[in-house]
Amino acid sequence: MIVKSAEFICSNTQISKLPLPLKPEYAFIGRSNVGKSSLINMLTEKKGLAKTSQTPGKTQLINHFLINDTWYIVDLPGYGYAKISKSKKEDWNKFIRSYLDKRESLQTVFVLIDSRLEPQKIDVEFCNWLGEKGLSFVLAFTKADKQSAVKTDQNIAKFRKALLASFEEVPPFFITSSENHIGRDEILGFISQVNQNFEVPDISHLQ
Ligand SMILES: Nc1nc2c(ncn2[C@@H]2O[C@H](COP(=O)(O)OP(=O)(O)OP(=O)(O)O)[C@@H](O)[C@H]2O)c(=O)[nH]1
Ligand SMILES: [Mg+2]
Repeated sequence: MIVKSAEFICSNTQISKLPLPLKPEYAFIGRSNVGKSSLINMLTEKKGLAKTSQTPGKTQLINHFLINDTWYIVDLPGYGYAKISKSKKEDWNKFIRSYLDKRESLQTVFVLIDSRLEPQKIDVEFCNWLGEKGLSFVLAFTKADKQSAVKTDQNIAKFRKALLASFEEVPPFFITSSENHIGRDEILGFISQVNQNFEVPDISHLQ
């Protein structure tokens, strides 16, 4: 897929204010600082499109970006950021989980995992929750430029094994680096295929 256009549409804290679910949508989620916003900028080849930061907790809202006028990428706040209060974490949880659970046009959740780390409980638990809800997801292992390919492969194998404790089959995965564009063609190719099967949901209940 060639990305001809990528534009910021809106930021939201209210699910009722999201764009109508008439286009296929892909949500990017993962721990704070894992590289969600950077990956979105890499895929769209627009550096400042999604705000990135070295400080975790940069993305605080549900951000919609429209690609080629046909599909949305959604940048979500990271989970597991230690420095926010418990009540804020709970608010985040409720809000994001209800978005993921209810968004009719959501095609696939991209769960971003830091490829440098051994399986983290919070990531495995989040995948388990997606599985319980029957939500379709794929894994994107980020920051692969930061260590050897062997190390990346080892961590991926460990993560897949951790998922096999609760899943019969592990979802597809992508190895990515926003620094050197690894994984770009693969992810865009995947999205392009899923887009082909999109059926516009009946939204009469929303109007
Ligand atoms: N070397 C390298 N650094 C990366 C990569 N992806 C992200 N980073 C860096 O990691 C930091 C966090 O990136 P963000 O894209 O802001 O992460 P995020 O997941 O959107 O973070 P929050 O919005 O705070 O949850 C930034 O300093 C990025 O430059 C990558 O593929 N390689
Ligand atoms: Mg971000």
